[in-house]
Amino acid sequence: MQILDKPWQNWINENVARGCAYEAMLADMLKAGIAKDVAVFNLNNRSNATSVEGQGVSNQQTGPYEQEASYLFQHDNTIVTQDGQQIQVAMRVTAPDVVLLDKFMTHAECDAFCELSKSTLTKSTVVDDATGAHVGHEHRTSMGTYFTLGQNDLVKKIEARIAEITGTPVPNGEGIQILNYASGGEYRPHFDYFPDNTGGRVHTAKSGQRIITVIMYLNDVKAGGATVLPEINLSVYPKKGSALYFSYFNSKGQVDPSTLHGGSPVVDGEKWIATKWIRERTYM
Ligand SMILES: O=C(O)CCC(=O)C(=O)O
Repeated sequence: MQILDKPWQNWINENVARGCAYEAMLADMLKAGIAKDVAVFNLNNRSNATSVEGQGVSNQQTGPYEQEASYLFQHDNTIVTQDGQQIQVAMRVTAPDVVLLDKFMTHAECDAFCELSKSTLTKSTVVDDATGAHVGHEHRTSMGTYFTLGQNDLVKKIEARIAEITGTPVPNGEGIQILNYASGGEYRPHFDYFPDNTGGRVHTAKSGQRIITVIMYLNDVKAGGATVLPEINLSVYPKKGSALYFSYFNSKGQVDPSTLHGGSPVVDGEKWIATKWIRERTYM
């Protein structure tokens, strides 16, 4: 997709900073003769353009988080991706920036992810604050596995879909993580961005901070297992094929503590999810 020249990128950034409506910016760009797909791509991509030029991760919180325009701008209520998936915007919160998407994946894609993961599941870990090492923890009682970037056609397809709707380059994404919770399994509330401590800096040194999470629900759960955001009293119940997007990093390098979230205990049945974390820069 064509990246617009610097004056256009500045124009987008300035208008976003002034709080201009997405639709108004899009209308002006179309009037100036820019093709719609190019305009939409560049509007969605604007925060990334800024951070790519940034100097490393700045994780020092200098005040309350300043909410900026969402990476996932709302177009129509249905987003038709380049691979033809008709995704429905089901719910949006503006602060923190949270969007629930229905029909993000087909049931066949969900089933394939579960099937491909079953033989490689191991106990999930958390990042140790002092060392940055991955260690087991009683607060996270799931099994998990990872796919490397572009590992197979299914992974490639879903990574392209995520990149398209978030306006971020595929290489900025970490490999898709699959989690499987048995009955009683949970992931207590935590932040997906890394803390500004020794362990956190091990993870942000090369690719910068995590900026966006997309949690994709791979099955229906009979009871329990909601993803919760306790700061805003939000519970999202797993629905096969839907996805929960949230972002938590702004152009000032602040992270948003109101994206505290967790997976509440599964009460009946099991729960399968796929999680994508997106970084400031190419993930390495
Ligand atoms: O299980 C869930 O719903 C939440 C998963 C989660 O918090 C994560 O993958 O970071």
